[in-house]
Amino acid sequence: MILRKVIAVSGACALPLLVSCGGEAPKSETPAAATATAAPAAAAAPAGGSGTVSGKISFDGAVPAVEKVKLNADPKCAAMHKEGLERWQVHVKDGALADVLVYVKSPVSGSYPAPTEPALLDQHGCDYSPHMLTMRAGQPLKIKNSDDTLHNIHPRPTQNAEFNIGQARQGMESVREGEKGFNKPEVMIPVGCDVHPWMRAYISVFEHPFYAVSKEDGTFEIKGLPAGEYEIEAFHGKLKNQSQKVTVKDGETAKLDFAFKG
Ligand SMILES: [Cu+2]
Repeated sequence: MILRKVIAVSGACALPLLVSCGGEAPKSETPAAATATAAPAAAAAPAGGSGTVSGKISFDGAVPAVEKVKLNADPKCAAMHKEGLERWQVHVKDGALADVLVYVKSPVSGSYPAPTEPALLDQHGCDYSPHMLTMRAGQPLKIKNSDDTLHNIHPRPTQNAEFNIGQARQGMESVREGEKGFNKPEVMIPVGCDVHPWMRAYISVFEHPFYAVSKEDGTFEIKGLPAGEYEIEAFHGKLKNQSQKVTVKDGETAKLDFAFKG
């Protein structure tokens, strides 16, 4: 969860003129700071804005019981989860729905270069971390095996190139980039491990940095949007996706809630 947030935030922080990034506006009244930030100004047209969309995702309905998957197929995995690995169809707490991908579906003005820092998909405890990975098109993806057992990583995209690689030992890392990585926008690319059928993650790839994944309290926030009207989509792997229109104004927060039903 924290990792996803870090990725999302670092994506947003790549925006050249994002004043709200890190919570501090550039101090233009300070000559030194003004000089320092003015250097690249001759380059591209300003990208990003100061609008925010935030809200909460709720879930109404019967919540299926948490499954405890037995990992007997691999004794090393079974040893790490003696009671079984917890799996939920929907991740609900006090009516709030976590792990929902929320993103701006409409085109966004401006250009947003992808970060060179890789997004990270870790295999830890015979499970993926995070389950909902978000990244930018063209951003490198680092895949890491933190377990003392063999994993293979098999994403099944429709727009990007499919690959299937193994990581036999603990500490192995692979970086996928360029033609071998994720260069095109595509949401909810399923990733599985052919050795451990319970392992499942989704990778979502965006042209812009305007996306979020709902936290355990169901909240999400997308910052730095240029003013405009946008369609916002909320996507959950197991529930019907939803979209809503929202008007974003500079310096203001537009509230947008989504209600999913079981
Ligand atoms: Cu595996």
